[in-house]
Amino acid sequence: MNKLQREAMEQLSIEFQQMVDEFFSIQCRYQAAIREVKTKLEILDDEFQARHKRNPIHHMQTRMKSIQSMMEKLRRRNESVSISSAVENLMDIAGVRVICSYIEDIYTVADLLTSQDDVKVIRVRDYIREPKANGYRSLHLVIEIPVFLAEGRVMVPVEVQIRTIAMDFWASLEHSLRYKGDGVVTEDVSRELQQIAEDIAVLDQRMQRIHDRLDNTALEKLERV
Ligand code: 0O2
Repeated sequence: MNKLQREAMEQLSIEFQQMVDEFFSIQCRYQAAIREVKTKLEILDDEFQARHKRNPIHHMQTRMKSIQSMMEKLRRRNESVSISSAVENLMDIAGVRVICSYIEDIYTVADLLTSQDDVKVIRVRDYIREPKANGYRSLHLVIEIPVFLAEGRVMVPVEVQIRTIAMDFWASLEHSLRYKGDGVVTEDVSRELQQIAEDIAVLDQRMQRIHDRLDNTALEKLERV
């Protein structure tokens, strides 16, 4: 390595270190926002259990986007590549995935969460009513919630993805298949995945109907007592 290359490398590592430091300084607020949203959802789930004797939320996953994945997304979108640009342009640095038992639970959970008065709805994308061309289904919300730091109140965006167990099964496998082959998924594999997504949607509707039927039977029994 010559002198010029060494200096360029040193400069790069200084810039990278600055980026890592900046990342740590914003990490705290996004993690706090994730904890707040998760707690809100746990409380809603507990209250629903107390009232209706079942949980609409099957389980939850949370994640904060890595520096690498933030920078890749900014590059893809031709935005400037820095932590401040990520804060300004990316709405999914903090993410909460909510896995529900039934389709209707998705909308119940979304309504209960977004009707809280410290939750501001920034964006709703309903990929259940309008699935993506590849078959992907999920309800995506971007909400902002207040986080109280030493410097004062900051509104922090969190992307909440809500889907059924079956939709999650499809999305997880489709995601790993897509990345396994360096993003190359042949047309017939895409078609088959899309067909599986359709089949899964039918299964979700059938499960919902069974649930509604049993719920109605239980209600009728209660009314007869
Ligand atoms: P990761 O690692 O999962 O977070 P935006 O740029 O925010 O305006 P964006 O990011 O395309 O638009 O938002 P969108 O469409 O609401 O959803 C993006 C996220 O949804 C993805 O995050 C995935 O988690 C999920 N998703 C969307 N489409 C698909 C799909 O076809 N298959 C699967 N398996 N997941 C999908 P990231 O950022 O890609 O990555």
